[in-house]
Amino acid sequence: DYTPTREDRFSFGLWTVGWQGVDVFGGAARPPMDPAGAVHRLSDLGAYGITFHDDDVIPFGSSAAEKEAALKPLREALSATGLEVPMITTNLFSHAVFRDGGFTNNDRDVRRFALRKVLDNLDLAAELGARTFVCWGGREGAESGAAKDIKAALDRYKEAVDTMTQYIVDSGYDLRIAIEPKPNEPRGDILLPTVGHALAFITELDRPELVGLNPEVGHEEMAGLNYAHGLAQALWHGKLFHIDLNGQHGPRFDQDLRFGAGNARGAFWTVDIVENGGYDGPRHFDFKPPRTEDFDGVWASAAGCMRNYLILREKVRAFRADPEVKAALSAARVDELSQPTLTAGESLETLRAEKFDPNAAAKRGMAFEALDQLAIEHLYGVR
Ligand code: XYL
Repeated sequence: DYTPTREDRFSFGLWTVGWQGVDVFGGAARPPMDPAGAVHRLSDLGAYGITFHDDDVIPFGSSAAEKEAALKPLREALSATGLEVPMITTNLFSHAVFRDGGFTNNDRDVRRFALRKVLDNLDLAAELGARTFVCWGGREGAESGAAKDIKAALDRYKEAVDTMTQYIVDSGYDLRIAIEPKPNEPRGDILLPTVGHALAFITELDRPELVGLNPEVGHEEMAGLNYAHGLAQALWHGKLFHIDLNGQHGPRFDQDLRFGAGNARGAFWTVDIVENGGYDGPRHFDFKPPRTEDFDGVWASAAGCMRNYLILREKVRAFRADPEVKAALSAARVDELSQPTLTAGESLETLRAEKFDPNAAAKRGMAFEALDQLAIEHLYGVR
């Protein structure tokens, strides 16, 4: 059966189940959700962790006393359920002060305010035992050309992340930053739009070892990219610090469907790389229960994320264990790709002297279709 347990390490953003359905064309479709109540409900459903933006729990502009009052019921719910807070993130996008971004706002006063908000939240992350601090720069970007000096904006982005990592080190916090790429929405064009852009940005930072990625299914697919490949490359760089699982149908608005809805084939390969590629972090869901749903629908949607993950995990395991798949993998010479192209110590003279018939090699089929058909049959449930 597909009942989630804490060992599965499923976590949810409070803003996911708590989304009131506000979109570009309509206001709230559901009442606000009490964060402590959400913690209890997610715990009952089988999650091990919850994550949140500061503003999801602490109303924007709270005094220190108001902040403590808002956190108290959350802390109680965490200790009553034993749920963890593996990740925290900062809302630098909802309040209109951030309409041109936080770290890269043209207005220096706003950038300084954004940094203060983030530093406070780093303290909270450390206090609650979070190990990952996500930075999604949703408003870091532009709609028009001349209004944003992109190179200067990247300087300021780097300055902000360098300031955060320096603060983490100086404070002795056991925290790493995970940048979450997204190509657009809410800005026309967002900075660090894809996994690749973010990976390149990280190499320019003062402490690249403390900064990695939080790739989201829908965000990469909005850019027309292959999410599982993005995860594989992030793993290859040692940069897959966290993941945001959800569902999307190709390049269009950010759908945030429950995981497993949307591109099902992509979800199969996502679970394959998450389970078999060396990722050991939480299986975190960042979805939005559609605004058609009442609270029963919200919890059905949340439960569906975990259930679909477990169904796909079982299918992936069956695929990997299937003797026909093993034979098809070797027919496709998949293992041969792990062999270095040059033999250790081999001279380039030997390489150059090698006899090879490209026309004969071009006639050897790669046998990829038979292999992929086995994968599709496992996914479709006929094997
Ligand atoms: C919205 C983003 C955010 C981040 C956290 O598209 O997914 O919810 O995950 O700020």
